[in-house]
Amino acid sequence: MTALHPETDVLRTEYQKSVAAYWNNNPNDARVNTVLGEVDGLYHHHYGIGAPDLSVLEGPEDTRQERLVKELHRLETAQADLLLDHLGDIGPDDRLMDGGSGRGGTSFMANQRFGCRMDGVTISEYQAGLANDQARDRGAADKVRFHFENMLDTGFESGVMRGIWTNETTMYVDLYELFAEFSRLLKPGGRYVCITGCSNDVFGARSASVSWIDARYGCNIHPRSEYFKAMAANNLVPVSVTDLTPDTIPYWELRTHSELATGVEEPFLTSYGEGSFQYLMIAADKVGR
Ligand code: GPP
Ligand code: MG
Repeated sequence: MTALHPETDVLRTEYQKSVAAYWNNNPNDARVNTVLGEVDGLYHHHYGIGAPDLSVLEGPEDTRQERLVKELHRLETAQADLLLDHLGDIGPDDRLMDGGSGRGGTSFMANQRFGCRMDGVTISEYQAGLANDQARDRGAADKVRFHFENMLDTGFESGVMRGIWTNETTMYVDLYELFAEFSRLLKPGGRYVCITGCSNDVFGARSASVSWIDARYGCNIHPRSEYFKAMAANNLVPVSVTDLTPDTIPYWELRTHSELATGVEEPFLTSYGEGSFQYLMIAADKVGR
């Protein structure tokens, strides 16, 4: 594993140490992520979008759970595909970075699609190690690398990335610090794509169900407005904003039928339903130097 910073510099606060411990501690991780990953070897740590094939809830009972797993996995992969659709034209000589790369699912999909060099960054040594093992097993280790590094201070050279994304990881960090680092890393005209869950300013205040999600994952969900303020402060100019909330609700409804459901389905469905929480995709271009 490439070490750009000494280990002691990667985790700088007690909070960061606690987040890393959560994701390093395999038993804490819901089985839903590993079982879905076993479908085709792409391990995701994000949710799904799109119209589910509801026929999986019918038919022979002995294969129902297995068919449900495949369908949930298909929707999660569709979410990552949509994110990659928004990176713009990426060629094999470009570099992309995944901020909070988890077990590498979206990174492998990007490398397969664009043939480009991929750097994934995670503060979980376990996740970086597992994803690097996968890169080796896939014969992709020359182009796809995972680093035990902090996305707030990656140690990469300035202006080298054609694209950067975060797939449901921004709720663990300060957005101003994060976007300052991304703005430093991106080439002029480079693209940042963010998929996130955010609280809805219009609702008026943070709802109990949003706080429940925070407590479940140990994160700090930001208000929608915070994303745009922090981007504007860091030369990141939004080019498209998509409310994915209606596209993700069917995923959560389907997940309630899985024996792998974790209980977090309830606050997601409540918060989306009452309008206190939104599933958003923002694509932004880096302007200036
Ligand atoms: C999903 O991870 C993402 C997070 C934990 C970050 C919080 C995301 C929000 C949109 C608030 P996962 O795939 O490991 O979760 P689960 O185990 O529930 O599938
Ligand atoms: Mg999951």
